[in-house]
Formats: sequence, C-alpha cells, structure tokens
Amino acid sequence: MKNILFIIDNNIQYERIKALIKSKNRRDVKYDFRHSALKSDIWEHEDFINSGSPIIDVNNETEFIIRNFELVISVHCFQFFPKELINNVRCINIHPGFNPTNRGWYPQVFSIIDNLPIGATIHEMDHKLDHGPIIARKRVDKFIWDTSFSIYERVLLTEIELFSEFFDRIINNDYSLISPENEGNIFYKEDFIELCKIDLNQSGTFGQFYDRLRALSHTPYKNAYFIDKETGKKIFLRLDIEHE
Ligand code: 0FX
Repeated sequence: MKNILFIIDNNIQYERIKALIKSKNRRDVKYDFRHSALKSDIWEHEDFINSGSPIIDVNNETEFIIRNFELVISVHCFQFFPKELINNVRCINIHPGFNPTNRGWYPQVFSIIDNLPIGATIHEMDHKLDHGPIIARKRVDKFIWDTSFSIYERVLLTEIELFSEFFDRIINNDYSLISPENEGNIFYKEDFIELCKIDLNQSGTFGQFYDRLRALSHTPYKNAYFIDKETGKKIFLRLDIEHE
C-alpha cells in the first residue's frame, strides 16, 4: 500500500481532488488529507471538523511525515517545506501559476499587471518557493475583459486537468522532469497589499488603471481602495466588466 499525504489549504480544490481520487479508483493507495494551522475556509469543511487531527505542521512533524508517507502533495499549502522534508520524501506542489513565470502569491493578479502569461504547474519541490523541476504545466487564456477572479477560475480547473492527466504517473513516480528555463518572476503577499493602495494623484494611462483595477477585482474580496481625505474612510473599488 502506498501512503500519500495531501496538505491542502483550499476548499474548492479539496472537493475537486477528492472527486478525482474517487474516479481514479487506485486500490493500492491510502490518502491522508491535512490542512495548515493558519485558519482558512477548509477548517469549516465537515471532513476536517470531524477528523481527529486535521492540522499538520511540516516543520514540527517532519520526522512523522518521513516515516509514514512516500509522497507529499501540497495543494495551495500555506507552509514552506523544510529541506529535511524535501530531501527525504518526494514532495510535489500544485501551483496556481505557470512556472517559472508566475511564482509566488496570487499569480493571475501579477500576470494582468505585468502582462505575463498565466497557467498552472505541478512540480517537485526544492528549497526555493514554487521553483523545483516541473512535472506538468499548461497555460490558460487571458483576455482583455478578464478580472483576477475569471482567470483564477480557469487556472484552478487547469490544475485539476493536469493532475488528472498525470495522476497515475505521479503516484507511480514515472514521469520526466523539465528544468525551469530561468528564475522567472516571484511575487509576495506584501506586493499584493501594496498594489491594493490606490493613490488618486498617481498619473498614467487609462489602460494602466484599467489593468490595476481588474487585477484587483476578485469577488468577494475588497482589495483596491483609496482613503477619503474628509472622512478618513477606505473607499473600496472593484470593476464589473462585460463584453458582447
Ligand atoms: O489558495 P490560493 O489560491 O493560493 C495562494 C497563493 O496564490 C499560492 O501561490 C500559495 N501557494 C497558496 C498557499 O496561497 O489563495 P486564496 O484562496 O487565499 O486566494 C485565492 C484568490 O483570491 C487569490 O489568487 C486572489 C484572491 N484574493 C484572495 C484574498 C485572500 C483576493 O483578491 N484578495 C484577498 O484578500
């Protein structure tokens, strides 16, 4: 029996991966799902509320993971894996960006701002963020009418499509690896937080403002804002785009 650990901090992908695993019907594999200690929607999922030990900490439980699993799959996991873990167990990451172009946080946001390609990647982990050798990757379309939200939906479906296509090969450790062509781009949560602050005195083209606002439009989040000088209130902005 092969023991596979999923560490997953994304509710939408949890449901989809559970369904995918069921459809693959691999009787030789035992799957264990855990999430991180940082609170997210997945905490409220009935599977985790009713599970005895839903949380796993990759730093404090390195030994336990090495002893009990032959493969770890990170699905939008909040934790950065320590070297000891990645050197002793095969660790794979499902990333909502096209590596190495979109490493780091909220890839579709920066793909709109910097006019970069976007997609999804499955890769083996190494000691850098979203960086290791690539098992599978695929670009997704990006249109002038897209927002962060509409691209994100496409990226998540593409992650599942890739995972489904490579499922048996990943489990059997039977795939070839592609080295990332270069270091690509990496974006952090702090870059996103900075992007959300709108300066009403900033000058630029209307196209630049349009891109900034659609990159920050992701229902139901309140991202882009400026501060009203009179009341000191934050005024939140979100674009509602339609095309014929
Ligand atoms: O799970 P996830 O889609 O992924 C994020 C990072 O992008 C990823 O690189 C990392 N490996 C993973 C641990 O965390 O994040 P999320 O579910 O928090 O957010 C999904 C999208 O929602 C995000 O791409 C942009 C949007 N969003 C999210 C938050 C929390 C916003 O627009 N504003 C927000 O405040």
